Amino acid sequence: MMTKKMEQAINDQMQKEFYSSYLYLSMSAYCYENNLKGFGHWMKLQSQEETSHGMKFYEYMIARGNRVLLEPIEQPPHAFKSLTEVIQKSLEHEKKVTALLHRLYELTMKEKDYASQGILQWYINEQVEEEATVNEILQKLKLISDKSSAILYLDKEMGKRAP
Ligand code: OFO
Repeated sequence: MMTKKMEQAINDQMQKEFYSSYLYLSMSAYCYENNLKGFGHWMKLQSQEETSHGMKFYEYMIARGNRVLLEPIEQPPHAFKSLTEVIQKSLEHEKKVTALLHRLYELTMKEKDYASQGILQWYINEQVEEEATVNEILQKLKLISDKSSAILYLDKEMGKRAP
């Protein structure tokens, strides 16, 4: 069993993961509304991945004999100015999540919670990959600027993401 402090902190992070899922689903809807089916698909899968991150914490809390306390999830943004803004916001969000996970890892050191260090290392590694992927998409979008044929090509590529 983990300490109450750790329990609260993991419940908070679980909420962030489910919020991430909600955020990506909102971004997905924006893409579909704007006829960017590939990006819509990519964002939808990203949303599912974030749900699985939330569930990983859920299962972990149960395995440790701790209390799962589901917190309210606020409404994500839904009005975006452009596709580039969507991706930019996604990168900003991932950076925030990374910082939160680092803080959580610091807490495991204070609380001497070695088991939680193991699982958090997984999340931290995952963030490196996620930030790199989103950043790559953003750089491509900046490169092609608003050339619609290139955006359509990229949209097709995004549509190839497998679950
Ligand atoms: Fe965006 O990845 Fe969860 O933690």
